[in-house]
Amino acid sequence: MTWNNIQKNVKDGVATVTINRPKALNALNYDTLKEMLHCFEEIGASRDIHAVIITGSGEKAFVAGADISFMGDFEAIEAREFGKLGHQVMAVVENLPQPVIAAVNGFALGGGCELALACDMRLASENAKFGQPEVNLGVLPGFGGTQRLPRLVGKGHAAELLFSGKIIDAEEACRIGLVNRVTAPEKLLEECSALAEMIAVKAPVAVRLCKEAVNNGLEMDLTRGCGYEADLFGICFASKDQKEGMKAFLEKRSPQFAGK
Ligand code: DAK
Repeated sequence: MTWNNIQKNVKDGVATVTINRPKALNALNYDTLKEMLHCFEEIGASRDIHAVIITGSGEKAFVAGADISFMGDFEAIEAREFGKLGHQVMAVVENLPQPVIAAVNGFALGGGCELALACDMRLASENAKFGQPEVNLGVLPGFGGTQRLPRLVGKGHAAELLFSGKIIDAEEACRIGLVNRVTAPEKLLEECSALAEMIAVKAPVAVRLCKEAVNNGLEMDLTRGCGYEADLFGICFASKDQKEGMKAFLEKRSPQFAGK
């Protein structure tokens, strides 16, 4: 499949995926979502990629939303299909075995904010702006925003954003827990790469299981979640990485993880 709307670059075990429609502020149309689905499925199947960064092309936007010009004349059936595709993409991102960092370099509105929410971590540049402005357009968020936003920032902050359609800056997004931290625009990718590289050299099996424990555990009560964690902890002891990690510690050297 040829990608016209996204780019993927892999270096040192870190894949950077750039949504590349800067003239439309990287808005998500059908083709872009299809390409993203293909790209993320490919990344998910790779044993050599250990962390992922998602960002937007240009200096103005991460992703300014689903493509409004594309959606305006939808019939109900087409709208449902488009919504399903969007949900599929967000789920693939959320469930990638590798940790995913959103490098939010500008507007993250509507479907763009929802894409950032599907990532595990969000770093934002000082000029980033966040919001779910769908109520301005006569719709509600359709790519998981009503579900993931309250889970991340709590019901009160999510309700304010979802019901008012207001747009907040990076500083406020950080204050309410929507982003991990804020950096100067020119430092954003550097910071994201440093974090991704830090993750990429850790034991891959342990990192992948850790992500599963966090994501699946959030849907469980604490007792079940801790039981699930114990199961995954046990599985680590079937890996070569566990043997190598503990042996290397005792031998006072750096571990060489094989991801097995
Ligand atoms: N879609 C299409 N084009 C967009 C766009 C978008 N979301 N956002 C920006 N653009 C285009 C603009 O039309 C403009 O194109 P030209 O006129 O140059 O051809 C170009 O990008 C530059 O934008 P502006 O000229 O407007 O730039 P400004 O700096 O003045 O303003 C802005 C930037 C981000 C504040 C503004 O562009 C804006 O308000 N954009 C729309 C933001 C928005 O409302 N986003 C949420 C979209 S709704 C569903 C599933 C999902 C969804 C809905 C339904 N179903 C289940 C069916 C999700 C909905 C959304 O995400």
